[in-house]
Amino acid sequence: MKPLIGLVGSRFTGDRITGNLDVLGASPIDVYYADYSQAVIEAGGIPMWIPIDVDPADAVERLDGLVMTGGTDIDPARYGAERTEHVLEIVSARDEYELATLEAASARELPTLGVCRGLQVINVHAGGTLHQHLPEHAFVDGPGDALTHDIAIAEGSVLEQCYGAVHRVNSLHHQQVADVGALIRVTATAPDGGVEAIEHEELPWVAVQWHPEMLPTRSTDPIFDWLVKAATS
Ligand SMILES: [Mn+2]
Repeated sequence: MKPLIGLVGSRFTGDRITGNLDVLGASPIDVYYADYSQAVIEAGGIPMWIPIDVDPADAVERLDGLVMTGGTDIDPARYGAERTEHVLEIVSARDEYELATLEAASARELPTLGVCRGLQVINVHAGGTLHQHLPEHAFVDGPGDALTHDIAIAEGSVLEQCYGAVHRVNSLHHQQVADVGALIRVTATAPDGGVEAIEHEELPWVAVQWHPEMLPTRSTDPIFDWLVKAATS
């Protein structure tokens, strides 16, 4: 049987869809980028959207794996910091639901892949903090699949099994891990020392700061194979 991989995302209202009917402007819509679900399918899993209103413990109980997807910034209050002017739109309901989903996933030791914001949420869930604005990493004016910097990968990590010692990645993030959370190991860094990947010391959780789902190599990217294999065993 193919494993069921849960995907988290965000909630907006219908007026955010260009061309939508005015009468639907106040209706809630739940969204995620299909790059993630397509990557899960290509790796042999079945992606399952986790509605934002579901009790995460109920959802996680039925899942075999989880993708914590990318998105806007986490409320700095979640890691005990004042919000600076550079923080993007905050979606409190998403913060709440993702942290609760991780709590449930932790209890079940659910294999979990974090991407970009997903990495940041995992670090915050573990008690870590974030840098709120690092514009030099946010290559958001060019194509999303532009490979902009190398990462150096730690020995003995899942990431090393996936990519070897060095990998070249895209970089669309303007935030990054500052203080590393409890039981979190940094497994890749950028040339400037910035955290580009983390793994949990005790749980099958791997998270990357770049976007493998946006690259043309997506269908053969070993990180999605890792997730689906871990979710299958
Ligand atoms: Mn980067």
